[in-house]
Amino acid sequence: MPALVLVGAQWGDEGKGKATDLLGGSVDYVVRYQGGNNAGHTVVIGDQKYALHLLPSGILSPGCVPVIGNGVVIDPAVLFAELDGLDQRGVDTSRLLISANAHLITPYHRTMDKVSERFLGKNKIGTTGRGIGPTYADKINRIGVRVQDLFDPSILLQKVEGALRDRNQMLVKVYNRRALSAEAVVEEYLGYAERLRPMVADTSLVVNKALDEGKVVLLEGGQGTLLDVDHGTYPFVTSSNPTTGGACTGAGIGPTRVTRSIGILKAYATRVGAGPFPTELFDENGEALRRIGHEYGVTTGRDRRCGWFDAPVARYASRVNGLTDFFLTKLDVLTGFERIPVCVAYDVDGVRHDEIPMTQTDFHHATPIYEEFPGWTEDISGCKSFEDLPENAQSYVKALEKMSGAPISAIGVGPERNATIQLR
Ligand code: 2SA
Ligand code: GDP
Ligand code: MG
Repeated sequence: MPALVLVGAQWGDEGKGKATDLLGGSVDYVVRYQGGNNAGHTVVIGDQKYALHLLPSGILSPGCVPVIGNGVVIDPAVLFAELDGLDQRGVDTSRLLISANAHLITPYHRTMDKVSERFLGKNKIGTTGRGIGPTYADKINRIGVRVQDLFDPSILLQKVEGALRDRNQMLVKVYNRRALSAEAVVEEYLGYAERLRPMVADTSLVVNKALDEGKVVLLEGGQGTLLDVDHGTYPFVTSSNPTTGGACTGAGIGPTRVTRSIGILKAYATRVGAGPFPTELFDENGEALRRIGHEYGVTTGRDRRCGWFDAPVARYASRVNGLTDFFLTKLDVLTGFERIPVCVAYDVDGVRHDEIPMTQTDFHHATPIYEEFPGWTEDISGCKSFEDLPENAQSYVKALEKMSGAPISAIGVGPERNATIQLR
């Protein structure tokens, strides 16, 4: 019956991995619906820390069926390495299902990602270099390679040759690189077919049947709302739709199935890669947020840009995702800051904007209008109820809730599974 969507409400890295894991016990299926191994989702269970990239975080919950949906792009070598890593740590990965319609990342996609970024120079997007954008570009261009193509060698060769015709011209003439051989790609990819075969399924059918049987399905997004190719800070975005609409498309279910849409919202803001970020801090406060919050890329190890909470961004996420509630994460990271500014609106060339401006040019010129909140010094990592929080932390949470457009149903006070205050 119910499908829940879990979506990043800012620029990714809000703590979606932990949130998915937290819900994992009460969920039958967890479906990744977009992105690929650009994602880095961290789950901490006891003294064990897991960094998941391509696999749904639900893979760590016994009894939960993890599904890679049609909207995901898959690098098979990375998939197998991730599965092997979990197998070695004693995690049962045998229930994994993979959509036959998911697209494959190939070596030429990775090459195109890297060379096009280098070519853009100071205008680069700051991608993860995993071949995500070029793979989605081929999908939309109708020259992509899908999982099911691995089971038809002649079709696979035909498709790779077709895709490489243009790509090789670009590589040689524009980027001064060597042409890639279709035969070599096909040989490598056919080598993945047998191991993949038992995992491949019509996942849309499986998920819809599960919903018909009253099972609970969680759709887990990668990245975040402001990185959405339609609703994010284009062109500084990823090439898929992390927003709730993308969850339906990328899992193959109808919107009428979705009963809850949870936005994961960090108590401050971060962003990796280039693009506008009005509340970004370049001072010791930004440095402190990075250090205390361990704000480094889970996939690339890059420093994350850090800044204060941006309420128009949260409201925007609430609106474009139709959020029913928020999980507020990393409140503990703010402990010790004397004053905590929150961006309540923007100033764009002397004009106040209460919502995200309509154009990218205006958003690039937006400077935050802040309201300041008094901080707290008490350690909150052991708090179990809202009332356990210091008064100033309670006021901060209540203020964010009022500004963000949906109720807060849980608060994260540490990376561990149980470092969570449930409110509703
Ligand atoms: P891409 O590689 O084409 O998806 O890059 C396009 C933009 O999307 C951003 N992006 C991310 N932002 C935050 N977190 C992501 N996952 C990793 C993490 C990032 C890492 O969990 O830390 O390790 O660097 C992620 N994936 C993509 C990217 O920075 C570009 O701005
Ligand atoms: P995701 O991409 O949204 O899954 O987030 P990441 O895993 O990239 O980054 C979130 C980081 O914050 C991870 O290191 C988590 O272990 C950690 N984390 C999640 N929730 C909390 C929290 O409430 N408090 C603290 N201190 N850390 C948290
Ligand atoms: Mg992440």
